[in-house]
Amino acid sequence: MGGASLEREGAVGVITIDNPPVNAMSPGLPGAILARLAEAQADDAVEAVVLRGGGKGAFAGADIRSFGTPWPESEPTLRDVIPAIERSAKPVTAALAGYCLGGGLEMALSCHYRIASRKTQVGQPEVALGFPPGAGGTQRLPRLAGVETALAMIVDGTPLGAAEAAEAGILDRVIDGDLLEGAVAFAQERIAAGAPHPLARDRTPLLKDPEIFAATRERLERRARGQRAPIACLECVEVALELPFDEGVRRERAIFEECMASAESRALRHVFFAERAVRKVPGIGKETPVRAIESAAVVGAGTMGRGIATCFANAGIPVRLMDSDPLALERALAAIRSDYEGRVARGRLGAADAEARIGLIEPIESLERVAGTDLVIEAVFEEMALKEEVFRTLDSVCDEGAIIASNTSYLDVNRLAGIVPRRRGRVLGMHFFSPAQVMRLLEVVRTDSVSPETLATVLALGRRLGKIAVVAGVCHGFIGNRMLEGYTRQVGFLLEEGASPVEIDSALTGFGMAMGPCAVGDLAGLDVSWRKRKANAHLRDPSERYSAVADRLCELGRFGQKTGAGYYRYEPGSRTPIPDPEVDALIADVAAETGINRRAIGADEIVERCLYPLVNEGARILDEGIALRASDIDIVWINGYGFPRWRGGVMRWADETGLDAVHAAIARLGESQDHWEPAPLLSRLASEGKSFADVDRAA
Ligand code: 3H9
Repeated sequence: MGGASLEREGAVGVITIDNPPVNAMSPGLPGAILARLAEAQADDAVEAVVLRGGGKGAFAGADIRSFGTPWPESEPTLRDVIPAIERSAKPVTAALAGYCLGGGLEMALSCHYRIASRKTQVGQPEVALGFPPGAGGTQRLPRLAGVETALAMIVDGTPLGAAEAAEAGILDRVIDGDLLEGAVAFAQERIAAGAPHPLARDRTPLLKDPEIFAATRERLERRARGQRAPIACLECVEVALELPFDEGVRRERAIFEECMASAESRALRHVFFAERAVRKVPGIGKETPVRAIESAAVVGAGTMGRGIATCFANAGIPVRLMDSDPLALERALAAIRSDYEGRVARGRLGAADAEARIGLIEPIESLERVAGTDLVIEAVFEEMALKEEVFRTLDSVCDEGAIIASNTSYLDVNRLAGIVPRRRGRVLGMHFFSPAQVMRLLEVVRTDSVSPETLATVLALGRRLGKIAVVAGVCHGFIGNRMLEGYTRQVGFLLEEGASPVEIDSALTGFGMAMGPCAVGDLAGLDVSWRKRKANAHLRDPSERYSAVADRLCELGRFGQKTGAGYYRYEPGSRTPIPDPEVDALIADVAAETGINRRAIGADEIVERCLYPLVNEGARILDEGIALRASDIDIVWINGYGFPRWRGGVMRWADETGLDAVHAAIARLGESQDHWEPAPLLSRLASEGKSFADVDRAA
């Protein structure tokens, strides 16, 4: 619950708010602040007040955990603190350090003055939680910073650094030395200068660009399709121009409450905590030793290998990129250079930085040359025999303590660890997602024999590489790709039954997926999974339904964008999918051969049939312990497969839909189709009226 203390520094009363780790406004804290404010008002020796955060000084805003549970009736809230500050006869200065976000910034905006240490970030990130600021931020910020800056901060949720915030008029001073000393000195200056002390609420919002709302609305319609919160943020800022201050605050509050009650907000709040829970891994703690990774090597210079090498270079870690084929190596280096040049051209990176990063990648042609590196990632062709051979050689050339990781996306990493018995504690999977230098997801595949030290080292490395690392157990396809199988299987069936690639893709992008599955297949290349299907054809049960559509496309050399044709066709140099009558004819042929009567299929059926297999397999993965939590599965699908964050991920979406409804639909589909056996965990939770979140809570 935390508290607040009042100390006097001469004529300045310093209120320190203390609620570790980030001084969030939990129940009890607003009451404590009000009490200290009242004491400062009553103390004749106090002529000005400084409000600051204890610990590292952050003000993270409202306590996100408290949302959705009733606020104790007798307890004041942040919205009682804000008018009390504004009523203060003595000028109040907010002294900010670290982060000042959400309700934290709203409290600071109600103060007469704001100062901050140079590294402070100030922002209104509420949109990322599915609602606009709800304590006057949308009304005060445009009055202080101007409408354009406020709109960008509130709609996008992106914070400003202290220098920018000062320039925008949000901060009155940036302090380079000791913040408390600076704050007390600043407050004394205000005492000397005397009244009046300005309040944001008394100003008029300044609008420079009358087109800004229309332009932002148009941008949001494209970028935030299906979501309410970004538009709600825009509406609140518009209100600041249209209504007097107090009415504007009331309107903001009504919009805030409407959004807070939405499924979108519940989902986004879930993701906030899921992103933090994923870092907690049983058996790994602060005391687990972590090895320093100062150099690395990547074996195989294909698309994945070069993307992984780029990740290391981006993190400033020297990396050797090995391929025995000099041409492949040359192509990889050219692609890496072109990728960096593109970033320089788009203004994302300085030319010198790009050169420095390219300089960290050393091409090598023999496996022996990986010797001396701390970590080697094998990224060769997805074939067990080949990987085993690489592992054997690596075992003989790598340093004793080096970690060997496989970037396999499906294969048995336990078996690879068994190849190198001496170092099986230092073998695990690091499954990057393509393009590796862009995608944030990293599945860290925990073998049965991996040591806590190796796991902790790779998790820490994942963070250094800018990835969200999710621990997965060993099984075919781990978390993400194992679930993907049922999804793509239904795509094939739906095509045969009458849906076109465009209809399938539109139904799923309409749901919120970043891309539809046919367009994704064309982007990733259809030949990779074709090769896998051919290799595993003997394992398939011939009595089970199988769609040959994807195979037929590949037999025609339609591998996707790289061949100018896949589920769609592509004009040279363009990535825009164009529906292709040749594909429609091919699908109709396959359907006719299998005796399927084609029919019109609606978007709802497409969504249900593609997404319920994900939930069902997710339930098995959770039950088997392959994923540590349902929320980890959500993180995988949001960050690796374009599942909409605002729906909270696959498992959260299923919880929101109701597991009884999901279970009933799966059972119904199973009456007429193969592959719809409900997972035991799903059946159990549905019959008990429980959710995947209940499983996580009980763990
Ligand atoms: C709001 O203010 C609404 C108002 O407009 C209206 C009010 C009426 N609440 O991220 P970290 C926990 S909405 C509860 O690992 P970092 C977090 O879960 C709020 N808990 O550290 C974690 O716990 P654990 C608007 C919170 O240094 C621990 O603190 N504010 C909150 O990487 C450490 O967090 C935001 O959206 C919170 N508000 O990053 C800011 N914040 O150790 C949300 C953190 O048990 N917070 N925790 O896993 C952040 O963006 C980052 O946490 C922050 C620190 C940048 C502050």
